[in-house]
Amino acid sequence: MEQPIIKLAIQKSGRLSEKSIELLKNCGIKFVSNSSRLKTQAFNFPMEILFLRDDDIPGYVADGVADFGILGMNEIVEQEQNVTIIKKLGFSKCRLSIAVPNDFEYTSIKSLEGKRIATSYPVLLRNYLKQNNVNAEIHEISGSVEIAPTIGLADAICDLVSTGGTLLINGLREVEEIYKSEAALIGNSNLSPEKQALLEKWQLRIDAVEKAQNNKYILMNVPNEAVEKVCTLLPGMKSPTIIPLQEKGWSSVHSVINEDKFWDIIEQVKAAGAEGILVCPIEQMIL
Ligand code: PRT
Ligand code: ZN
Repeated sequence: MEQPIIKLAIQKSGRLSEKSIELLKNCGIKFVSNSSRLKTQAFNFPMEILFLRDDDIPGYVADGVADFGILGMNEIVEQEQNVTIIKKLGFSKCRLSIAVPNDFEYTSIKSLEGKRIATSYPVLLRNYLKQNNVNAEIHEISGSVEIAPTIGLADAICDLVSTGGTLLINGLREVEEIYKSEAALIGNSNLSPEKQALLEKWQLRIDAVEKAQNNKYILMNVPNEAVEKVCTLLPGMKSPTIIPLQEKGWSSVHSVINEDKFWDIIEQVKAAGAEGILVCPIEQMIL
């Protein structure tokens, strides 16, 4: 019987490409990525990778040309295709916002009543205006939305923002954040059981990479009389590991700590007497 293989569509070149490839590599999936190729096959995982424009990914996944895709939530929600959102991936974060020229007298969303708004995201914008009972004219344009007010095409824009630099350069100010986006993994809604099983195998790795990225392995030297106190400060996967040092009266304490609590814990263990603290990245974390 032929071995099942899953087809994953990722962006060929753009803001999502590098991180999508990095995610696969961190999952231990090896392949040659060459910018001129449209598809490639992984050497050590039953996966074919298709390199596409991000706009085409939801349609291909819905039709089953690809089984999975990685792209921005903004595009997934905007396209309203029949796909399943499997997991948000935490990269390429941005927001979809309404912005107006600096001299626009904006007091509330009602200030947009009867105005023309240029956007590449008509569905998301329409929903937001509807929720707020505002009637505005939506002008769908595919690129360079930020110049629409300057050339007289619109009174306001609705576009993706990350640093805010583009708005600033174009004399625009953000007034409403309408959607928070990040990259996500989507899948076809009718996967075969074989493909579902491969997804589970792959997802275990994605989860392990994610957990590892949020955690650090720390090692420190602690005087024996302070070990108990230091251990109460360290969470660890089960409990901290304690190894006696050759120097009498000292131990080496090892643990895994979450990034969120990182600096607090470091300060506390230092105050409790820990010295020579080493912090190491973790590649995979399988619980
Ligand atoms: O060619 P292809 O169709 O594949 O790519 P694309 O040009 O349509 O997409 P691309 O690569 O620009 O963006 C892909 C995805 O990255 C988007 O769908 C978002 O999910 C995500 N993303 C994250 C962004 C941004 N940040 C972003 N800043 N997409 C676009 N921008 C643009 C924005 O449109 C504006 O022009 O960057 C400008 C604003 O950036 P700041 O930093 O100046 O605020
Ligand atoms: Zn695109």
